[in-house]
Amino acid sequence: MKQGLLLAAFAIATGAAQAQEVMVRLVSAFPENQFYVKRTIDWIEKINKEGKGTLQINFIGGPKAIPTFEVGNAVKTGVVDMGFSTGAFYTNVMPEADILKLSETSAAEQRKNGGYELINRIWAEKANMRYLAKVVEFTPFHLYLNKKIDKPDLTGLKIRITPVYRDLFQAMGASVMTTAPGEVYTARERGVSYGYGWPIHALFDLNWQEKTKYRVDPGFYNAEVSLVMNLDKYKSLPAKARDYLERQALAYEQQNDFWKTYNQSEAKRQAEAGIQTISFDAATSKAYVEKAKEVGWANAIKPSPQYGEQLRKVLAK
Ligand code: 173
Repeated sequence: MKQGLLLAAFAIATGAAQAQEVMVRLVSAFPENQFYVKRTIDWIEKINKEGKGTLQINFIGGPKAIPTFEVGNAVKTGVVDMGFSTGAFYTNVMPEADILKLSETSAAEQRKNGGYELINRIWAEKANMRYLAKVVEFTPFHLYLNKKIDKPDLTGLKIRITPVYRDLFQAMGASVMTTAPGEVYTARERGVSYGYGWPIHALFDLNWQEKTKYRVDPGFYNAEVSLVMNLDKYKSLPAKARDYLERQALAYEQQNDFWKTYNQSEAKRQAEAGIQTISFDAATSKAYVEKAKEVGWANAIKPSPQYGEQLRKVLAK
């Protein structure tokens, strides 16, 4: 009898412990073969190993599971719990999503200067999301081309974009076409586009070096890729699971210095693959970068005057 009671008590205790373990479903807006995603899958494996009984992440997949530009809405509405994405992919949820590319302060600085709280206030209000951590930064975007240009003028050229590059490339005279990363290769194979915007890194992940002749230097902006979570799911987590997830997300963010060296090696790798650089004289280069910044902020503030200005205070230097 006594033993039976003990067993029953044990069963209840373990049942309760199991009930405390939370399962979180995550999708990636970037293709699964991209290095970003592999790095995130490594992070998930670590979470799952160390988080038994607390929190487990179930990686659902990349854009084949949920298309790139739908991931934001899926997180907002709770179709999935977590997304691995850049803000440019969910401007359909809120225009502010693309502003973080204008960050001159680092994620670490934004955790200290009120930026992280502000981002979370906006993301909660407008996208029903918790912004957990930024895991790609210190990474400029570039214009890649198949045709040589001698000044920053894209008149008559068709360029692949996302919202990151739209306003700048249009201001340079380009005609633009938005495609998810997974579709760029095919578009270029069909000769649809003369060039595209993309970060300094991760070009080889998708085999674009085969279709790329030039990179325009310097780069501009600062790529932002992050882990976001449905706010209701986030709030529903037991305190232990939430603390654990936040700690792990922060630890992932704190590895961002990695991108500085990685980006140098990626630039070298591009040169070795025969991608030539196009650069302008100092004054033209300076004007190009300044124009990117000016056009970026103007178009950030236009749809969201209040939050745009507030974000500028914590993002700009
Ligand atoms: O070019 C893109 O697809 C894009 O917007 C982006 C943003 C951040 C990192 C990588 C790509």
